[in-house]
Amino acid sequence: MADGFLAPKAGFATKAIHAGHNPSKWYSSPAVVPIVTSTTYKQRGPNDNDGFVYGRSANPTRNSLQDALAALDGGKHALAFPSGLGATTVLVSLLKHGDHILSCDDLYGGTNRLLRNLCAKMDIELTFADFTNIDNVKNGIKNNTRMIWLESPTNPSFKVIDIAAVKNVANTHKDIIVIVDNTFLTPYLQRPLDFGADVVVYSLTKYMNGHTDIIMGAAVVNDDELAEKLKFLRNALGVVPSPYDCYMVNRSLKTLALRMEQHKKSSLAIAKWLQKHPNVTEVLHPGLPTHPQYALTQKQTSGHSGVFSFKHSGGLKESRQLLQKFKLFLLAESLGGCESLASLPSLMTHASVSAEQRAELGITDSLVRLSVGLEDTDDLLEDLKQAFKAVF
Ligand code: P1T
Repeated sequence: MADGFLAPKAGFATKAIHAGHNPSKWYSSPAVVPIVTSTTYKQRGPNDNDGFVYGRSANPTRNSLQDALAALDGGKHALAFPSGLGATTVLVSLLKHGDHILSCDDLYGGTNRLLRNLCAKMDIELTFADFTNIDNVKNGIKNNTRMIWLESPTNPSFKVIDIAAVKNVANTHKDIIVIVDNTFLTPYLQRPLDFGADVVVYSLTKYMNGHTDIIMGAAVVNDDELAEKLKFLRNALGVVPSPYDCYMVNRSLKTLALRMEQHKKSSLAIAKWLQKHPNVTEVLHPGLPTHPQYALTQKQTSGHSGVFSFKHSGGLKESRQLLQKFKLFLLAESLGGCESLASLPSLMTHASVSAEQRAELGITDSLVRLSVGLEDTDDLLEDLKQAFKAVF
């Protein structure tokens, strides 16, 4: 790491502000990481250099962000990508035809679509299972399984999966890597590597950047060989983010701890309000004691973030009306920004998931997903009240 002065035991917020940046390593000792836009680097002699050869293979601004990301997740290596799905594409490219991916059944619609399409093209076997029952992981593993993919909590049903239990099952077989998409919680609330995950993957587009203005992704790993393979693939496939975007995410990380505390507090208050509403039939929020995996959530996380779902007593018509009545909650895809958002996964983020799989997972037309932003909680509650009053 570039930050020689940072104590290994430094707290999360301290790391988020300082990790990856040692001012004295840069010309004029700037307090924040400079944006290096150069696409190439002068070499001392042919192939005689300090590791900076061409902008696709390495960039100093990107390296600073990667060092910060690795520090926050307690990992040895981090790689930045131009989107969360870009990271997923490179991870799947580790596999060869005939391999098998076992994935949790509930996951972001775009990841579901990517896995189905890439696997079909690359002749990779793909099966989905409900990982909340660990027997489904045990029974789902085949001789050719090389990758176990999961989100916890899952998108958009907020099922919580026992990462350590999944890793223990994976360990009873050879050569299986466990990948955890930690987009919904960030390392502030959950550190999958601590529970044995081999790779943590992020859509940095969400909480990590947190300001609804950058699309980016990342993967964090401990294993040197795996990191080398991923670096090779990222460079060979050309899946790299811009230095400007890297700078923006690095800047946003500095306030991650503060932002996540507020998202956590505000979403819990709103979830509790919804639970009491006569037209709300279910609130899917892992921070509520009524959540089926509440005990696991307490063990595996430091709380839940701002994104959660609820189901109401109406159908598609009421969902449309409710979403259109909101004044503060923007009717939009995505999550994790300062602005509160509301969406209908069945017609939006999960429209590419087959109707059959959506029905199995309970992604109905009355399941609404909220991303509670950083506005005042009382204002958000007022918005919900007026929208519910207008519809029910
Ligand atoms: O959008 P991108 O940066 O490529 O990230 C994809 C992605 C990966 N993993 C999870 C858990 C995600 O939620 C996403 C993107 N999700 C949305 C856009 C959404 O509204 O759920």
